[in-house]
Amino acid sequence: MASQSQQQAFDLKIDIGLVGNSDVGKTCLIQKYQYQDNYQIPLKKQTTLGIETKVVKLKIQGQMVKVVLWDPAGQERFESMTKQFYQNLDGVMLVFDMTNEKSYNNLTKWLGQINEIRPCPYVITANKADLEEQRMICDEQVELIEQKFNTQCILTSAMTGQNVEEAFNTLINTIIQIKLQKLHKTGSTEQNSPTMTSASQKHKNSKIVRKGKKKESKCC
Ligand SMILES: Nc1nc2c(ncn2[C@@H]2O[C@H](COP(=O)(O)OP(=O)(O)OP(=O)(O)O)[C@@H](O)[C@H]2O)c(=O)[nH]1
Ligand SMILES: [Mg+2]
Repeated sequence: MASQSQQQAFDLKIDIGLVGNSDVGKTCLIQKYQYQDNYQIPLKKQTTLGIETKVVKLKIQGQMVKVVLWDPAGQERFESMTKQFYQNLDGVMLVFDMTNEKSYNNLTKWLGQINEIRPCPYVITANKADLEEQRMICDEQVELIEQKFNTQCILTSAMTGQNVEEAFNTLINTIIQIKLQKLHKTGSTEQNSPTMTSASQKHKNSKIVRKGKKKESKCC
């Protein structure tokens, strides 16, 4: 458990959940974001059982930020357990797999579940963009989802690292913006009435600096 002095080293803590069907690449995306070039996708799939967390430490707009990345199992048999973690989230990354139509069709279901429990900012990522030949979701379907959810769909690959940093940073910046606004208004970072909003790409270029050596950003 972190000591009091360790906890006080952060100005802000944010909780982000990755949500989507099993096998879409949630765990791989988190690990790619965490370890960057030091990470390679494992040869054998490691199904998440229940919920796991990882921590990344960042400096954003002069604030020391602890980002807790929640990685729930996508398998339906864990659904009642994984739903419970929604209530503490500050933001969600909805993930589908470009080679799997069912994972695309289920986006509405996942967003509906979150909206019911904890409406909060979100981004949509279309993962496995490297598997161009096996792609099942065409550009029109991507556009459709963008219109439906009123957001940009970010094409990512945990395999090559394509847009992984951008997707996380877009969401993180949106959440930080909301928290800081709240902080300036009330002196509290607590969100009493969170709303379901898509994370805007306009925050994408805010400077985010990673703290500590990459290996040290491992789960505490
Ligand atoms: N080619 C390719 N394969 C990927 C990518 N991301 C993940 N995979 C593969 O997809 C499989 C599933 O990845 P996971 O990250 O375990 O998926 P998950 O969404 O966490 O699955 P659950 O834990 O069951 O919910 C693994 O075999 C990965 O190697 C990607 O961007 N490109
Ligand atoms: Mg997983």
